[in-house]
Amino acid sequence: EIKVEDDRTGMTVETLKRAFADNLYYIQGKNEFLATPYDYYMALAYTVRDRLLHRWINTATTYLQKEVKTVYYLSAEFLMGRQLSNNLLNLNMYDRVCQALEESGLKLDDLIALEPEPGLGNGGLGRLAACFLDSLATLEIPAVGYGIRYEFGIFDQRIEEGAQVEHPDKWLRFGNPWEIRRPELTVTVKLGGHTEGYHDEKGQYRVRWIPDRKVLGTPYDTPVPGYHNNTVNSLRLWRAGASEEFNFQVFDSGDYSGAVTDKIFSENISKVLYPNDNTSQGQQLRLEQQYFFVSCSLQDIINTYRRTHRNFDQFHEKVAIQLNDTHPSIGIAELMRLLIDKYKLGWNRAWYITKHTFGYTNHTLLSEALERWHVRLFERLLPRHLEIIYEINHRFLEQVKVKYPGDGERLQRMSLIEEGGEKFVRMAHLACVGSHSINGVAALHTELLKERVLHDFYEMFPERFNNKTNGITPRRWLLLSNPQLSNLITEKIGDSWVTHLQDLQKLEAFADDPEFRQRFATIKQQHKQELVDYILLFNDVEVDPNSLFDVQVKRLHEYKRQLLDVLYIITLYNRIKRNPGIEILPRTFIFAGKAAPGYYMAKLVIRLINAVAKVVNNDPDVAGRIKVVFMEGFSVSLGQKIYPAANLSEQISMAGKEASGTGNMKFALNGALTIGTLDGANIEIREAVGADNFFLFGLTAQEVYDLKSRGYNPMDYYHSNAQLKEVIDRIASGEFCPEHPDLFKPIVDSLLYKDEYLLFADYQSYIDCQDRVSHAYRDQENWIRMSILNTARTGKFSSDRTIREYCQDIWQVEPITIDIEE
Ligand code: DL6
Repeated sequence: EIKVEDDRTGMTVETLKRAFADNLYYIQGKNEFLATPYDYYMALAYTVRDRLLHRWINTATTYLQKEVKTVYYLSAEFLMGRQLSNNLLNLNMYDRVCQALEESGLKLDDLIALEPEPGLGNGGLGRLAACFLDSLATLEIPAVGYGIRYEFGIFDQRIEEGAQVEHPDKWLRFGNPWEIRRPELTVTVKLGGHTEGYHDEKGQYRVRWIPDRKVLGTPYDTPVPGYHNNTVNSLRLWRAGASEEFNFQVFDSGDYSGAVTDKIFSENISKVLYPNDNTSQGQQLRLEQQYFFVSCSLQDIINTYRRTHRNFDQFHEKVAIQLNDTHPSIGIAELMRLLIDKYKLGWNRAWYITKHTFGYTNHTLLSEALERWHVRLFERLLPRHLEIIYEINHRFLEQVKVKYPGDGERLQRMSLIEEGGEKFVRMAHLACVGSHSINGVAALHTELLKERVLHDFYEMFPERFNNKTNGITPRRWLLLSNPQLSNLITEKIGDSWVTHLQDLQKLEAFADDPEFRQRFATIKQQHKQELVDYILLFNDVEVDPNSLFDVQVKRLHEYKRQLLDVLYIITLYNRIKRNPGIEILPRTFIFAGKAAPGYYMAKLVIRLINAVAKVVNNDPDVAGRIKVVFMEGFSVSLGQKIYPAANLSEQISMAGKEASGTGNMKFALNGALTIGTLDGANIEIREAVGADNFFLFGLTAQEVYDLKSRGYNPMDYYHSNAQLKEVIDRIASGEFCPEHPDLFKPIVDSLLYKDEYLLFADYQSYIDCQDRVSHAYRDQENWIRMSILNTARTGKFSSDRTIREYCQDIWQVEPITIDIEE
């Protein structure tokens, strides 16, 4: 029998070559004489997409036919990273495609590098959502990610004269081969206007919402394949557009430019990602974005459900909606509105369904990140939702009164509405009241939610609270970003670790094996060399590949204390200046991360890092022993280069502030040792890898709390610690920026007079700990051993584990295997 492979599904090298050439010709409209490298990338992307589609369609059909319970993950951010490489990996076609391209005279890595990264997120929260989608598909869980198709993602960061400059991220400029537009599923979203009461045909009093604006939401679907299985879930992102209905009204009145204005206003909603991490700015457009994607998604979920169900009795048995932070929490009021106003359910029934449908994940302990919206803004934009929120609040506070009679203060604290002056809607309270589950993202974080931030809610609904420690997908963060280490691991213990990361434990047996150690160390060294080349190319700085690579990459935020790291660098610099002949361990300090464009202090810290770099890197006394590098444009792709090359991972937030962190997990998995405080998931990482293989310093969350309660005076530390004083004085002297000596005064002042994040209090402990690191690094054999143990013991931090816990404890969903007839 002769078998001819289909050009769109076939997996042999021959078929792949044919399909690739075909797509180049018929989709890109080019041949090899005309094609640009980007055309080749597109042709390859379409070749891969074709191979996803068969599975994608089968997955969607199975879900519909079997009427499975589905998880809907609502998130304002999805930081997916590049798609091509990940899809090749999950579809198990990496090597074949590599060969097919080679035979066509092309290099796969070159094409992978051409893909613009979809930066639809700020940092940890968006990247977590992406890891979760990978795990959901790998675990064969029916799931859809819902979000916004921002036309401009997180800004492109460039460093000019040492300062961050933001450039727009035009990721869609040349088209996106991974998405499929679904105009037939467009929904309408109402905004503004007023409400009015009426009696329905049964004489029942009801409310209708008369909006003054309507916006259309059109979904764009991106396939999310599981690892080596047939499941392909969807990421469905909404794009806002003008509703024609309204345009025509304006057109008819002769106001042509008005009609265009309307179009622009509508399209603005999905135009740009707000570049703030862990802060809420309370702007109208942001609330519009949140409501827009939530309303689109809920309408879509209901439409899907109603294809196989006649009433809402089973809704919460078929639908689990997870709120990724409070950004989508307006969904609680929106589902109530849809059930009551549109589908005519009674309040109690609608509330029961809503509460059993939603779960809420909190991602922050920072008060400035807890979302509160002006009641006035709500009135203007979402008048019906405000009424519903008032009603939810009224009924909820009645319950509080019954449970805590006479406790007026508690009522005020717990109310969904913040009173006293300006009135605000507290979105975290809405999320707590309207969800059956409330979780934090690391053990300490959940405890602090229970004890402090959401204490009253914990007392009222203890059964709702649970912890789900974050995780990362081993596919992207080891298999894809560190293929050399992946191969070594697989050679020694088999490949089960890719989907069962705990199996990495088996590597412990090799920690004392000289051959394994040697190979493990060589791989680390190769990654360091690659990073050295990259740094030379982009930063024009020569760094020593044998120096200790000490890395802090994450968003710039005061609580994350990049500045503490800078204080250490200057401490070392002072030691050298005092005694240029001093024995010092060569170190390369590598920083990367974006600062919110309006975050003055964070941007000033970037300038300080670059200013210190300029002085230290060029001082002959230093003689190259210390180098400082700020790498611009931190992204998922850059992370994939950095994590495998790191020796030391800086996780030095003030205890009690970092909800979890996930970069800490990526470093440890790739064999970096952590220097860290007892904050977020650091605590669990230390427990897992062992205290001997982790560099701990600093105050605990409780000690921070106590110190602040007693009254903290940074000046005391400044005056009593000569080393610290010398560091601060050097910054204050203007030496790091002679042309503008006062540039860093705001940093100095904020440390001396406030030091909100207790850098001074933790300074000595950090310096001592860093000195222990230097000492430990000199014993390379032991360092490699510790490094191996970090990799071997981080299995717990797979997002597969996290997702299994969500499935069991919160969503009650089961996997379903997708069968494909070959
Ligand atoms: O849970 C993911 C990630 C945590 O690892 C970080 O510790 C936490 O800071 C981050 N939280 C946010 C919060 N809000 N916003 N916007 O990004 O979540």
